[in-house]
Amino acid sequence: MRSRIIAAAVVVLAATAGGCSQGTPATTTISADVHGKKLAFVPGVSGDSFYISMQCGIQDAAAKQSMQVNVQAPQQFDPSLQTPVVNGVVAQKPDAMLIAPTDDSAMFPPLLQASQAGIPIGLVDTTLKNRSIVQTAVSTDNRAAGAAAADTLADLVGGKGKVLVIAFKAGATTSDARQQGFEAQIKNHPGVEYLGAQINDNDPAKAASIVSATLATHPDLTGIFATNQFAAEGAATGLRNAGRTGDVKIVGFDAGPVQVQQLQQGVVQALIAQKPYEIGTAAVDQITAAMTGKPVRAEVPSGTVAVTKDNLAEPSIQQALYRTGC
Ligand code: T6T
Repeated sequence: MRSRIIAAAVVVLAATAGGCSQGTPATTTISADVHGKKLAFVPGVSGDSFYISMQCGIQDAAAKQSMQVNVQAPQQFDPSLQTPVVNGVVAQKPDAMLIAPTDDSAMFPPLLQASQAGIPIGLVDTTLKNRSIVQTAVSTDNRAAGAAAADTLADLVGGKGKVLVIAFKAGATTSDARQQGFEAQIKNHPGVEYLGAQINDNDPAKAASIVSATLATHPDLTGIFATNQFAAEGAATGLRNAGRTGDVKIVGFDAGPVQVQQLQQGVVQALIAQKPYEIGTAAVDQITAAMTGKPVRAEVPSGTVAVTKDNLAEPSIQQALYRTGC
């Protein structure tokens, strides 16, 4: 079983590492044109180690170009809270903006205003349905990673039993794509019964309740795919509360500190870590190119790394774990 899980983990790497090496160009040389320019970064939510790691990458790359970075984040992953943040940023007239939109449609109008104010926009992580107003979009191939999660979970449950998806937010392109990739791929595991997806609204407590309620109706649940950090943390809590740790398997997206602890404790069996630092540096490279009239890539894919208890100690894996400060 263990070797099969590692095999699945390697597939995740192989499937996405190419995208990353192609998609993460090295930071270019200092451009006098952007010296002293102001770059705004609007993450999806504050206090999330994924966005903190991305911020570190943005700050490091911006410092190489002598640009200033201003970070403003909503308190929750919610377009009604992110919209006033964007409006405030636009009023400050930055020279460019990098943003992870919390909804693929609701964030279009405020970003249209930013674009009409002449601010070049780069999307990081999440994206928009209509990308006509943005210069570049850098993100994980979330659909492929969701499909890899389906294979990993199917292996962990021995190819049989009932599995559940906890989707963190409908309308967030990352959540939707991870769910869709999982759903398409789980069909290739005929012994696995898919119970469908439930949404936890990026709230760990809600993910824990979803797990408790599902166990009450389906005590024979065998596996859970949790589509982000907070869905995965809560799913693990739900299993703990029900005393089902270990016998129901969890594949979680992301690699925050609590998630890594849960992996070490055997509550979670595999994590799909993104490369937020590299997404940040690549986004600065692209937006700088846009600001200076150089060729810009409309889309830059980024890779993932599968983390298990067995490979956790490896230096390359340790490097992939998310940061809580820069
Ligand atoms: O999974 C990441 C990010 O990709 C997603 O869009 C929102 O949640 C995270 O920030 C993890 O909490």
